[in-house]
Amino acid sequence: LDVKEIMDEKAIGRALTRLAHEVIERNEGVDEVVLVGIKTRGIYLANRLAMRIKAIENKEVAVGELDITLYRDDLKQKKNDADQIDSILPISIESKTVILVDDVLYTGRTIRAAMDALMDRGRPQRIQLAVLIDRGHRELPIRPDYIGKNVPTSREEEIAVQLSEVDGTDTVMIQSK
Ligand code: 3GP
Ligand code: 5GP
Ligand code: MG
Repeated sequence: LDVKEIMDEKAIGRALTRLAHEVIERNEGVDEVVLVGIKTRGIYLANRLAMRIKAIENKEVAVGELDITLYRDDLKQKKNDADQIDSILPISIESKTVILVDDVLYTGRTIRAAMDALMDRGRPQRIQLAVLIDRGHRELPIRPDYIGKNVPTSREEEIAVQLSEVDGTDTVMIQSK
């Protein structure tokens, strides 16, 4: 098994700081912005972005959560109802700019499911997508608005994202399966 580190703690921190600036710049502030993290690591990334935005703009940005696991259309025990995606949305997303945050973007199916679930819960003004890693291989017409790092991969490779909140350390590695 071949494992190579592609981002260390410093690189992840710098990427998130840049993404925070990009979010603020693109949206001319954050007054209408809500961050929604996807399942485990996307939630921690969304929280980190909110902390950085607070440090830069002195504004609190609401952070919500979506758990898409049971929605994925490649799961055996799938649920195909966006109602059944677990969500914690702290405030209404009506007319907001909702920024979905995930660790790795691959086929785009998770993000499609996330958008479905959001639309069931209100009518955002717009939805944007922020990911730490874009590993390519899209199977749907979905592209991220904010990218920590583009990592061309083969389908046989896997990106391992470790964040201190869950894994005790900050690192991104690429490994051959
Ligand atoms: P995450 O919840 O932090 O995103 O899907 C559960 C975990 O398995 C994910 O953690 C993700 O990091 C990891 N994972 C690694 N490769 C894959 C993959 O190809 N598909 C999915 N769904 N998850 C993967
Ligand atoms: P997609 O739905 O775009 O195929 O996959 C995105 C979701 O699957 C992300 O939430 C991510 O957690 C997971 N995923 C897909 N490929 C990888 C990968 O190589 N590494 C990690 N860590 N997660 C992956
Ligand atoms: Mg993820």
